[in-house]
Amino acid sequence: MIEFRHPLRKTPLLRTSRGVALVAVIWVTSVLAIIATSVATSSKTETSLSRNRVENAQARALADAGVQRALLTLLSQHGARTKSDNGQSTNPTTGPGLALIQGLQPLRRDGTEYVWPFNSGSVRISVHLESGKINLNAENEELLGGLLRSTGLTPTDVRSITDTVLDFRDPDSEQRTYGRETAGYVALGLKYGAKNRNFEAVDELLLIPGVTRSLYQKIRPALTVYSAVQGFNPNYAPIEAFMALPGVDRQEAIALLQRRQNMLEDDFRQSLPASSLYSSNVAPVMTIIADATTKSGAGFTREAIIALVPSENPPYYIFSWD
Ligand SMILES: [Ca+2]
Repeated sequence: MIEFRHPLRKTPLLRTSRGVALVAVIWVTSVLAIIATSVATSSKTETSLSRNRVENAQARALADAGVQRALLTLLSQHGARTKSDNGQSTNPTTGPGLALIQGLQPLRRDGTEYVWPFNSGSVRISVHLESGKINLNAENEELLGGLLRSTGLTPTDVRSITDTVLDFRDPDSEQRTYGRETAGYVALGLKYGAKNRNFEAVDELLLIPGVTRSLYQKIRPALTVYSAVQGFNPNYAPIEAFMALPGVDRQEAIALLQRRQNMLEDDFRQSLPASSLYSSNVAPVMTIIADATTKSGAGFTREAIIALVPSENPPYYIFSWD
């Protein structure tokens, strides 16, 4: 009986251990499944991240190629223009005798956009001569005020920002009526004051109290620190610079740009009324913008400020490469 009863007594225990083993197996299997899924997901994420990195690098390389191509074309055009100064050619972009490198389309330097299909992707290229913009370091108070007004700021804000910009760069510490020298910055709790020296880059405007990032984005295309003159050259000016002129609204500025697109530089300039706010400066410093999109849709925008110096090697100087 004992021998007979013994296995019977053991049976529930055996069932319990089998149950425990089964639950353990299910747990282990589940944990393994979770680990496997997590490894698969993470390697998928890694693959996807690597692919993104490769695509971004391709877009960046494509944008850089766009800037280099524009630079090569501009140097070639510049050579042609120098020739023209010696009487061997007549027009910088369309005239006879243009010694362009074969296959390169001449580029206008007024912000006209060109599309360059390359390596199954495409690059939108535009060249903006700095002489077409308003110099922050020259006596351009009226244009600066007009530019701020064109963004819809109140007259009070226009006066205050204009005076603060002028106080920021003038060497003295005498505060203008609506401006701000270092004490004015301290009063606002800022840890810096007026620079009392010229702007070295347009983005220093973001240090001026009242210049928000959104305002900066609106006025930035019209501003430069590279032209070194009063007024702007209308042959290369962006729409924002025209809108800084007294009495010129967006519609009129658009009409001016359209007219310029269909005219030779000299003809366009002669068609404009005389104004002390226009300059004839044509310094060979320009912003080249190359906006690249790869065949997979990745994008990158390169913005470079470059001076052409054909007599030197290399024949250009890069001020910024962002
Ligand atoms: Ca000052």
